[in-house]
Parts: sequence; C-alpha cells; structure tokens
Amino acid sequence: MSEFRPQVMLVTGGAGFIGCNFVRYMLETDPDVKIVNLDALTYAGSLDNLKDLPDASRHTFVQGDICDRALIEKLLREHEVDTIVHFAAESHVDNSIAGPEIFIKTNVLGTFTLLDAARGYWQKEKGWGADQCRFHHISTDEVYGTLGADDPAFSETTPYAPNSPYSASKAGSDHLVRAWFHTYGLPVTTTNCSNNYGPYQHGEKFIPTVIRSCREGKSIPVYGDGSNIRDWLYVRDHCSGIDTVVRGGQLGECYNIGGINEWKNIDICRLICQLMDEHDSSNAPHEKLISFVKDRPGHDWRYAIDAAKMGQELSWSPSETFETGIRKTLKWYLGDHESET
Ligand code: NAD
Ligand code: TDX
Repeated sequence: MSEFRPQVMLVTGGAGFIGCNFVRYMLETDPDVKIVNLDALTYAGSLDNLKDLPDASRHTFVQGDICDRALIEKLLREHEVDTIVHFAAESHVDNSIAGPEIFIKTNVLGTFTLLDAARGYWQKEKGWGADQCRFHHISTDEVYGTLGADDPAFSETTPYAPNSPYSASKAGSDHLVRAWFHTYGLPVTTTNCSNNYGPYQHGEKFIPTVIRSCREGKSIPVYGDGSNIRDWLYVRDHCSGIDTVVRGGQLGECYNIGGINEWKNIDICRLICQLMDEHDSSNAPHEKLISFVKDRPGHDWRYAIDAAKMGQELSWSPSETFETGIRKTLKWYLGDHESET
C-alpha cells in the first residue's frame, strides 16, 4: 500500500502532554496538514500547552468531550476529517486506583464513541474506502502487565494482562479498536508505547515530580524500594513514531514503540539529582531529598519494549538517548516553564 497522507486530522487530547507535543510535531513537519484539536480541558489539559504553536493558522482548538457523539459527528462533517489520532484519556495510574469510574467512561466509552462516529461518517456518509481515511489509537505498554527480571520484553504478540484500572481501561479500548477493524473494516492502527518524558508533562507524573521536588527542596517520593523498572522514551520520538505508523502502518496492526532504555526508578531519581547538583550546587547533594514512601497498590514491577517491528517494517528508531533527552527535559523545566511542572 502506498503511503497515506493525512490532510485534516482530528487530534483528541491535544492539550495534554503527548497530544500537544504531537500537534507541534505535525505543524512543524507537514506543511499541508490541518489539525482540529478536541480536548475537554480536564485537570490534565491546558491551553498553556498550545501557546506559540508553529503555523497556528492550521490549528483549530475545540473544547469538548470525546463521549459527546453529536459533537464528534459535527466536527468530522464540518472539517471533512480524514484522520483521527486519538490521545484523549485519563492517564494517571494513581488516579485510576483512587477513582476508576472516569477511566472506564473516558477510555472505553470515549474510544467507542469516536470509533463508531468515524465509521458512520467515513463509511456510511462519505463511502470512503480504507485508502482515504485512518483511525490511529494511542495506547500503552501497561496493557501487557508486568515482567520479571529475566522475562523477554513485550512484543506485539505478548498476551494482554492489565493490572491497574488504568491499564484495564486502555486494554478495553485497544480491543474495541481491533473489533472495529475486523467487524466493520474501519482502517485502524494502534501503537503501544512505553513511559514518555519531556516538555509539557503534567506535574503528577514521576519525572516532573522529581524535578519539582529538587527545585523546591522538598522530599522526593519514591514508591516502595525504587527498584521498579520502566522503559523511557523522549516524547518527540513517540510523536515521530505515531506519524510513521499513521502514514505507513499496516491496517489492523499494533506497533510497540519504546526507547530500549530501561531504568530503575531510583536510578532515574539519582541521575536527575546529579544533574540538579550541576545546576544548583548550593543545594547539593539533591539526593538527600530522596524519601521511600508507601508503594502503589498492584505496582507493576518491570516494563520493557521490543520495538523491532517498528524498526524492521517502518525503519523507525528514536533520535534521543536518555542522556540527551533528560538534559533537554531538564533544560525545559528549568527555563521559562517553572509553573508548568
Ligand atoms: P495527559 O493526561 O497529559 O493528557 C490527556 C488529555 O486528554 C488532556 O488534555 C485531557 O484534558 C484530555 N481529555 C481527558 N478526558 C477527555 C475527554 N473525555 N474528552 C476529551 N479530552 C479529554 O495524557 P498523556 O500522558 O499525554 O497521554 C496521552 C495518551 O497517551 C493517553 O491515551 C495515554 O494512555 C497514552 N500513553 C501515555 C504514555 C505516557 O507516558 N504519558 C505512555 C504510553 C501511552
Ligand atoms: O511520585 C511518584 N513516585 C514514584 O516512585 C510517582 C508519581 C511515580 N513513581 C513511580 C511509579 C512508577 O513505577 O515511578 C514510575 C513512573 O510513574 P508514573 O510517572 O506515574 O508513570 P506510570 O505509572 O509508569 O505510567 C506512565 O507510563 C505509561 C503514564 O502515566 C501512563 O499514562 C502510560 O501509559
């Protein structure tokens, strides 16, 4: 199949962390694409994340809920959307433990609403074939559950085994996307990515929490004994991976995206503390702020991604190493954006 060229993209959740980076990436790298950005502006989304967009005339922001079917249908029709890139979700594991219901509503019902509205518009109303439209779903490696130290990394054929309300809701949404492909022929692709870091991440997540705590001289909360392992990917590399799959991915397929970059939480914490020592030697060593706190219930121990399919089929690889990406991230947080950590 020749490469798909998105013309009018509906980006959901584009005022959140990865979504706003993706909007920027697309406006910078594709001079023709138009973007309709639908975001409910929950506690996690902010219009501040969309300030100073490159070529903002090609970007339209709409505040609204992905569960609002009438609104989705109106946007698809009014803008003649040919591509949906679906980020909008409740994304924080700790919140899903404290209050799971909104995760089911947004992540499961919201994804269903988008899928079915797209089917209605593209297939029934427009009569578009699979080469004329795309639905790309953003998911997570957390759907695969947890790994032991010697287990192989997650591949696209690893069975789903979600352990938190968040990952279970994302797994449910992934299955709906799969079903809309097999049952209705909706042209879908899905990416399952590891932990992202970089500019505009919400302060609730681990890396912004470590940076903020260092800056404020407050204790850095490390869950459990800090031995949990995550694979980390710089957010712009995730954006380039998504763009690559939207344009060239096989319909109905899932692609794992990751940094091949596993770190123990405590080691990330120590690295950021060392970099903060260089930045502010008067408060060194920042490591003295590390505090081990009560563990997250059901805390997955290790995630690791096998991204070979992205490399072999689509020639994608990340541009940043963790060392370069974390320095860029720190520079951003220590620059003009203090209030956004
Ligand atoms: P985020 O929490 O920073 O942003 C989510 C955005 O979605 C916010 O702007 C919020 O306002 C919006 N939103 C929430 N509910 C909505 C609704 N009902 N209707 C419309 N908009 C709504 O999340 P993020 O970290 O940018 O994650 C984006 C996507 O990527 C999610 O689907 C998440 O599961 C996935 N993902 C995230 C990571 C990561 O490390 N952050 C890794 C892999 C996959
Ligand atoms: O204060 C903290 N202390 C701590 O030790 C926080 C917030 C987290 N942690 C630990 C828990 C995890 O092992 O750090 C690790 C990373 O935590 P989060 O930033 O909350 O990310 P995680 O739970 O791994 O999930 C993230 O990556 C996958 C995103 O939030 C998800 O949306 C994505 O799917």
